[in-house]
Amino acid sequence: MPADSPVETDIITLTRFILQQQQIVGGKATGDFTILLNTLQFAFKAIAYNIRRSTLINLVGLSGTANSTGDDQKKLDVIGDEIFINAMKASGKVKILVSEEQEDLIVFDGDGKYAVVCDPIDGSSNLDAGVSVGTIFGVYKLAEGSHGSIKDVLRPGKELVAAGYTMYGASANLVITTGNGLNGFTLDNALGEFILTHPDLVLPKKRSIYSVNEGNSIYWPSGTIKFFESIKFPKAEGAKPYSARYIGSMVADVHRTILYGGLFAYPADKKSKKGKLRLLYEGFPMAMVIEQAGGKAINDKGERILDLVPTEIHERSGIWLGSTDEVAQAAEFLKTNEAF
Ligand code: AHM
Ligand code: MG
Repeated sequence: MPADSPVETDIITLTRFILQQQQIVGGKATGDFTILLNTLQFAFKAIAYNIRRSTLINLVGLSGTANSTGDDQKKLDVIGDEIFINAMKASGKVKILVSEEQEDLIVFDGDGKYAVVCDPIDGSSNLDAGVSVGTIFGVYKLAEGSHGSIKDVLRPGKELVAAGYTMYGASANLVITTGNGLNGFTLDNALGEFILTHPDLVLPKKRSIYSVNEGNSIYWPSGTIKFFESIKFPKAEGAKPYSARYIGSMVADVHRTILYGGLFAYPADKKSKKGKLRLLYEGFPMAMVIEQAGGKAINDKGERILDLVPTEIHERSGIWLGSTDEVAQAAEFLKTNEAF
């Protein structure tokens, strides 16, 4: 492109990016993973499209149903889930699908080699207010010799081969890792393509921002309370307190944390003893994304999220993630939490 031209003529789309990555793997690549990632991006586009027009076609509000973990479902939760299931089924490459909206895992016909875990529309309580929501996803390769069973997903997060999210906000932003760094793409609505806009994302090592639902602090154990006090009322001479930022959509809070740094937490507490967020399709993908950008993700015991092994598909976990400095500070206080 001439230096003074406003038109980019050598655009890196997600499809081009994936093909380039697969060429690096060379003869070992079967093309299955490329097809799967292409199907995923179609699901993101379809969900983005429906969210954009939801107010116009009366898709706002509750559907009158509840999902497997008892949350009221929005109409868009149901539609997002269906879009996702149909896309994964049609890819022919997915054997197992776990969705937050489905009580049981789905086993597809055929000889797909992958298991996908997802929250089709996370943060849906924010939908009717037009606040950013997102799709969170993770991909496992089926274990050697497996024909598809729950064992393919009750595995540690560190075995994910890909993970990411798409945030539906002012634009649709797809952030994805295949275990080789983290890259961000923005949907160009006219082209219908995700364009590489944020290559090689790296999380700031430190930033004085914290993100947590402080309305739960009455239920927090003492170490958790003391940690947040320590960053709000710093004792060191001249130290400034942290800024609070909480959207209440994990995808949007994590996206900001990746771009600006700081800490996002949804701690376990005396009311929600295992935390609120789900380990398999919220905690693991976000932990992989954060680690690939140089950050850290731990539970309330200070254990690395990606080392945990879920015992059921909708298992919950406390989650603390973000810049290494802030997570390390929190971990010190978490050690002092009483049992609850
Ligand atoms: P959901 O999966 O039912 O949408 O709930 C998950 C969401 C996250 O996006 C967000 O971090 C959290 O719930 C907010 O919870 P709260 O409203 O308790 O702060
Ligand atoms: Mg969710």
